Amino acid sequence: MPQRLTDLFVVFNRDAVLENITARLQAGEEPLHLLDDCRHAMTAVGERFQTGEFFLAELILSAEIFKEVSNLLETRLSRQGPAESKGRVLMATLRGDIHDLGKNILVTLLRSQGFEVQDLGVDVPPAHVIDKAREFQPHFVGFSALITTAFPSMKEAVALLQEAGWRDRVKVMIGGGVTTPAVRDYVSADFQTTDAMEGVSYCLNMSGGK
Ligand code: B12
Repeated sequence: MPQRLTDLFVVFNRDAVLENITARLQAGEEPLHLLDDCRHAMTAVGERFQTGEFFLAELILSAEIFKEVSNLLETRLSRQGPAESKGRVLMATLRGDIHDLGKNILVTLLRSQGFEVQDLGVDVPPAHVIDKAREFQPHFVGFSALITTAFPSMKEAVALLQEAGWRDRVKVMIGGGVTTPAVRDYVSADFQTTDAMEGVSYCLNMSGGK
Protein backbone atom coordinates (compact mmCIF):
# COMPACT_ATOMS: atom_id res chain seq x y z
CA MET A 1 0.00 0.00 0.00
CA PRO A 2 2.68 2.63 0.88
CA GLN A 3 4.54 1.87 -2.40
CA ARG A 4 1.24 2.16 -4.25
CA LEU A 5 0.70 5.59 -2.70
CA THR A 6 4.17 6.72 -3.81
CA ASP A 7 3.47 5.40 -7.32
CA LEU A 8 0.27 7.45 -7.42
CA PHE A 9 1.99 10.57 -6.08
CA VAL A 10 4.80 10.50 -8.61
CA VAL A 11 2.33 10.46 -11.50
CA PHE A 12 0.26 13.17 -9.72
CA ASN A 13 -2.91 11.11 -9.84
CA ARG A 14 -4.79 13.24 -7.35
CA ASP A 15 -8.09 11.33 -7.54
CA ALA A 16 -6.40 7.96 -7.05
CA VAL A 17 -4.36 9.30 -4.09
CA LEU A 18 -7.52 10.57 -2.39
CA GLU A 19 -9.32 7.30 -3.14
CA ASN A 20 -6.40 5.31 -1.69
CA ILE A 21 -6.43 7.43 1.48
CA THR A 22 -10.21 7.32 1.88
CA ALA A 23 -10.31 3.53 1.43
CA ARG A 24 -7.54 3.00 3.97
CA LEU A 25 -9.23 5.33 6.46
CA GLN A 26 -12.42 3.34 6.07
CA ALA A 27 -10.44 0.15 6.61
CA GLY A 28 -9.34 1.56 9.98
CA GLU A 29 -5.79 2.75 9.28
CA GLU A 30 -4.47 5.50 11.53
CA PRO A 31 -4.52 9.01 9.97
CA LEU A 32 -0.97 9.59 11.24
CA HIS A 33 0.25 6.47 9.51
CA LEU A 34 -1.34 7.63 6.28
CA LEU A 35 0.30 11.03 6.60
CA ASP A 36 3.64 9.38 7.10
CA ASP A 37 3.20 7.36 3.91
CA CYS A 38 2.45 10.62 2.10
CA ARG A 39 5.61 12.14 3.55
CA HIS A 40 7.62 9.25 2.06
CA ALA A 41 5.88 9.83 -1.25
CA MET A 42 6.91 13.52 -1.10
CA THR A 43 10.48 12.46 -0.43
CA ALA A 44 10.32 10.37 -3.62
CA VAL A 45 9.11 13.46 -5.51
CA GLY A 46 12.00 15.44 -3.99
CA GLU A 47 14.52 12.81 -5.10
CA ARG A 48 13.26 13.04 -8.68
CA PHE A 49 13.56 16.83 -8.45
CA GLN A 50 17.13 16.50 -7.25
CA THR A 51 18.09 14.23 -10.13
CA GLY A 52 16.52 16.59 -12.66
CA GLU A 53 13.67 14.27 -13.60
CA PHE A 54 11.12 16.66 -12.09
CA PHE A 55 10.96 20.45 -12.10
CA LEU A 56 9.35 23.03 -9.83
CA ALA A 57 5.95 22.45 -11.44
CA GLU A 58 6.01 18.86 -10.18
CA LEU A 59 6.91 19.95 -6.66
CA ILE A 60 3.96 22.33 -6.75
CA LEU A 61 1.61 19.61 -8.02
CA SER A 62 2.68 17.18 -5.31
CA ALA A 63 2.26 19.89 -2.67
CA GLU A 64 -1.30 20.55 -3.87
CA ILE A 65 -2.17 16.87 -3.55
CA PHE A 66 -0.52 16.67 -0.14
CA LYS A 67 -2.57 19.67 1.04
CA GLU A 68 -5.78 17.95 -0.01
CA VAL A 69 -4.78 14.82 1.89
CA SER A 70 -3.93 16.93 4.98
CA ASN A 71 -7.30 18.66 4.78
CA LEU A 72 -9.01 15.28 4.56
CA LEU A 73 -7.14 13.95 7.60
CA GLU A 74 -7.09 17.15 9.65
CA THR A 75 -10.58 16.81 11.08
CA ARG A 76 -9.72 13.32 12.34
CA LEU A 77 -6.38 14.42 13.76
CA SER A 78 -7.86 17.37 15.61
CA ARG A 79 -10.85 15.55 17.08
CA GLN A 80 -9.55 14.33 20.41
CA GLY A 81 -8.33 17.70 21.82
CA PRO A 82 -8.41 18.10 25.61
CA ALA A 83 -9.93 21.31 26.97
CA GLU A 84 -7.18 22.35 29.41
CA SER A 85 -4.14 24.16 27.92
CA LYS A 86 -0.90 22.20 28.15
CA GLY A 87 1.27 25.16 27.21
CA ARG A 88 1.98 27.72 24.51
CA VAL A 89 3.99 27.01 21.36
CA LEU A 90 5.24 29.65 18.95
CA MET A 91 5.86 28.15 15.49
CA ALA A 92 7.49 29.51 12.36
CA THR A 93 9.22 28.67 9.13
CA LEU A 94 11.98 31.27 9.00
CA ARG A 95 13.36 33.68 6.42
CA GLY A 96 14.46 31.99 3.21
CA ASP A 97 12.04 29.08 3.45
CA ILE A 98 8.44 28.87 2.25
CA HIS A 99 7.78 25.16 2.86
CA ASP A 100 4.95 24.73 5.34
CA LEU A 101 3.23 21.36 4.87
CA GLY A 102 5.12 19.67 7.72
CA LYS A 103 4.79 22.68 10.00
CA ASN A 104 1.03 22.73 9.47
CA ILE A 105 0.77 19.07 10.45
CA LEU A 106 2.74 19.70 13.64
CA VAL A 107 0.48 22.66 14.47
CA THR A 108 -2.64 20.52 14.01
CA LEU A 109 -1.23 17.74 16.18
CA LEU A 110 -0.08 20.10 18.93
CA ARG A 111 -3.52 21.73 19.04
CA SER A 112 -5.16 18.31 19.14
CA GLN A 113 -3.08 17.54 22.22
CA GLY A 114 -4.15 20.71 24.02
CA PHE A 115 -1.32 23.15 23.22
CA GLU A 116 -2.07 26.75 22.31
CA VAL A 117 -0.16 27.41 19.11
CA GLN A 118 0.62 30.71 17.47
CA ASP A 119 1.74 30.03 13.91
CA LEU A 120 3.72 32.89 12.40
CA GLY A 121 3.69 31.35 8.91
CA VAL A 122 6.57 31.14 6.45
CA ASP A 123 9.57 33.28 5.47
CA VAL A 124 9.43 34.90 8.91
CA PRO A 125 12.24 37.34 9.81
CA PRO A 126 14.08 36.08 12.93
CA ALA A 127 13.51 39.39 14.77
CA HIS A 128 9.76 38.96 14.38
CA VAL A 129 9.95 35.79 16.49
CA ILE A 130 11.31 37.78 19.42
CA ASP A 131 8.56 40.42 19.14
CA LYS A 132 5.93 37.67 19.10
CA ALA A 133 7.59 35.80 21.98
CA ARG A 134 7.29 38.93 24.13
CA GLU A 135 3.56 39.12 23.36
CA PHE A 136 2.66 35.42 23.45
CA GLN A 137 5.01 34.25 26.23
CA PRO A 138 5.51 30.75 24.80
CA HIS A 139 6.90 27.73 26.61
CA PHE A 140 8.18 26.28 23.33
CA VAL A 141 9.48 27.87 20.16
CA GLY A 142 9.46 25.63 17.08
CA PHE A 143 11.15 26.19 13.74
CA SER A 144 10.43 24.13 10.66
CA ALA A 145 13.02 23.96 7.88
CA LEU A 146 13.02 22.16 4.55
CA ILE A 147 15.81 24.06 2.91
CA THR A 148 19.37 24.39 4.11
CA THR A 149 19.47 28.16 3.53
CA ALA A 150 17.06 28.52 6.48
CA PHE A 151 19.67 27.21 8.94
CA PRO A 152 21.38 30.61 9.44
CA SER A 153 17.94 32.15 10.07
CA MET A 154 17.28 29.58 12.81
CA LYS A 155 20.68 30.25 14.35
CA GLU A 156 19.99 34.00 14.26
CA ALA A 157 16.56 33.58 15.86
CA VAL A 158 18.02 31.53 18.73
CA ALA A 159 20.80 34.10 19.21
CA LEU A 160 18.18 36.88 19.32
CA LEU A 161 16.18 34.93 21.90
CA GLN A 162 19.37 34.72 23.96
CA GLU A 163 20.07 38.46 23.61
CA ALA A 164 16.50 39.29 24.63
CA GLY A 165 16.86 37.16 27.79
CA TRP A 166 14.31 34.64 26.53
CA ARG A 167 16.50 31.64 25.79
CA ASP A 168 16.27 30.10 29.29
CA ARG A 169 12.51 30.53 29.44
CA VAL A 170 11.71 28.48 26.35
CA LYS A 171 12.57 25.13 24.83
CA VAL A 172 13.58 25.52 21.21
CA MET A 173 12.74 22.64 18.88
CA ILE A 174 13.49 22.30 15.21
CA GLY A 175 12.16 19.89 12.61
CA GLY A 176 11.65 19.30 8.91
CA GLY A 177 13.16 16.97 6.34
CA VAL A 178 16.60 18.59 6.11
CA THR A 179 17.27 18.95 9.84
CA THR A 180 19.65 16.64 11.74
CA PRO A 181 21.18 16.53 15.24
CA ALA A 182 24.17 18.42 13.79
CA VAL A 183 21.83 21.23 12.70
CA ARG A 184 20.29 21.25 16.18
CA ASP A 185 23.77 21.85 17.61
CA TYR A 186 24.63 24.44 14.95
CA VAL A 187 21.55 26.55 15.75
CA SER A 188 21.75 25.81 19.52
CA ALA A 189 18.27 24.29 19.72
CA ASP A 190 17.20 21.86 22.45
CA PHE A 191 15.49 19.25 20.30
CA GLN A 192 15.35 18.09 16.68
CA THR A 193 13.16 15.62 14.83
CA THR A 194 11.81 14.75 11.40
CA ASP A 195 8.65 13.28 12.92
CA ALA A 196 5.84 15.58 14.06
CA MET A 197 4.57 13.08 16.63
CA GLU A 198 8.01 13.01 18.28
CA GLY A 199 7.79 16.79 18.52
CA VAL A 200 4.41 16.49 20.24
CA SER A 201 5.81 13.87 22.65
CA TYR A 202 8.74 16.17 23.43
CA CYS A 203 6.36 19.02 24.31
CA LEU A 204 4.18 16.70 26.40
CA ASN A 205 7.20 15.36 28.31
CA MET A 206 8.69 18.80 28.87
CA SER A 207 5.39 20.21 30.06
CA GLY A 208 5.17 17.45 32.64
CA GLY A 209 3.06 15.09 30.54
CA LYS A 210 -0.05 16.86 31.82
C1 B12 B 1 6.57 20.15 -1.64
C2 B12 B 1 7.93 20.76 -1.83
C3 B12 B 1 7.98 22.09 -2.24
C4 B12 B 1 6.73 22.97 -2.34
C5 B12 B 1 6.36 23.44 -0.90
C6 B12 B 1 4.88 23.71 -0.73
C7 B12 B 1 4.55 24.00 0.72
N1 B12 B 1 3.44 24.71 0.89
O1 B12 B 1 5.22 23.63 1.66
C8 B12 B 1 7.24 24.13 -3.26
C9 B12 B 1 6.92 23.79 -4.69
C10 B12 B 1 6.72 25.53 -2.96
C11 B12 B 1 8.76 24.01 -3.07
C12 B12 B 1 9.64 25.04 -3.37
C13 B12 B 1 11.02 24.89 -3.32
N2 B12 B 1 11.71 23.81 -3.00
CO1 B12 B 1 10.87 22.24 -2.23
N3 B12 B 1 10.30 20.55 -1.80
C14 B12 B 1 9.12 19.99 -1.60
C15 B12 B 1 9.23 18.50 -1.26
C16 B12 B 1 8.92 17.69 -2.50
C17 B12 B 1 8.34 17.99 -0.14
C18 B12 B 1 8.46 18.74 1.19
C19 B12 B 1 7.32 18.33 2.11
O2 B12 B 1 6.35 19.05 2.23
N4 B12 B 1 7.39 17.12 2.68
C20 B12 B 1 6.30 16.54 3.48
C21 B12 B 1 6.31 17.07 4.91
C22 B12 B 1 5.10 16.52 5.68
O3 B12 B 1 7.50 16.57 5.53
P1 B12 B 1 8.36 17.49 6.54
O4 B12 B 1 8.31 18.89 6.15
O5 B12 B 1 9.66 16.85 6.73
O6 B12 B 1 7.53 17.45 7.88
C23 B12 B 1 7.43 16.34 8.77
C24 B12 B 1 8.49 16.35 9.87
O7 B12 B 1 9.75 16.78 9.42
C25 B12 B 1 7.88 17.17 10.97
N5 B12 B 1 8.23 18.61 11.08
C26 B12 B 1 8.29 19.53 10.11
N6 B12 B 1 8.62 20.71 10.63
C27 B12 B 1 8.75 20.56 11.95
C28 B12 B 1 9.08 21.47 12.95
C29 B12 B 1 9.18 21.02 14.27
C30 B12 B 1 9.52 22.00 15.34
C31 B12 B 1 8.94 19.65 14.57
C32 B12 B 1 9.04 19.20 15.97
C33 B12 B 1 8.59 18.75 13.57
C34 B12 B 1 8.50 19.21 12.27
O8 B12 B 1 6.48 17.11 10.76
C35 B12 B 1 6.12 16.55 9.51
C36 B12 B 1 5.33 15.28 9.73
O9 B12 B 1 6.05 14.33 10.46
C37 B12 B 1 10.73 18.41 -0.80
C38 B12 B 1 11.37 17.02 -0.93
C39 B12 B 1 11.71 16.37 0.41
N7 B12 B 1 12.61 15.47 0.39
O10 B12 B 1 11.20 16.72 1.43
C40 B12 B 1 11.37 19.51 -1.64
C41 B12 B 1 12.65 20.25 -1.14
C42 B12 B 1 12.52 20.54 0.34
N8 B12 B 1 12.62 21.51 -1.89
C43 B12 B 1 13.78 21.85 -2.28
C44 B12 B 1 14.05 23.01 -3.05
C45 B12 B 1 15.47 23.18 -3.56
C46 B12 B 1 13.04 23.94 -3.33
C47 B12 B 1 13.19 25.27 -4.11
C48 B12 B 1 14.48 26.08 -3.83
C49 B12 B 1 13.06 24.95 -5.61
C50 B12 B 1 13.30 26.12 -6.55
N9 B12 B 1 14.26 25.92 -7.44
O11 B12 B 1 12.68 27.14 -6.46
C51 B12 B 1 11.94 26.03 -3.64
C52 B12 B 1 12.23 26.75 -2.30
C53 B12 B 1 11.60 28.02 -2.11
C54 B12 B 1 11.92 28.50 -0.69
N10 B12 B 1 12.61 29.61 -0.60
O12 B12 B 1 11.55 27.87 0.29
C55 B12 B 1 14.87 20.89 -1.82
C56 B12 B 1 15.71 21.45 -0.65
C57 B12 B 1 17.17 21.08 -0.81
C58 B12 B 1 18.01 21.55 0.32
N11 B12 B 1 18.94 20.69 0.69
O13 B12 B 1 17.93 22.60 0.87
C59 B12 B 1 14.07 19.61 -1.52
C60 B12 B 1 14.64 18.70 -0.40
C61 B12 B 1 13.95 18.79 -2.85
C62 B12 B 1 15.29 18.21 -3.26
N12 B12 B 1 15.52 16.94 -2.94
O14 B12 B 1 16.09 18.88 -3.87
N13 B12 B 1 9.09 22.83 -2.58
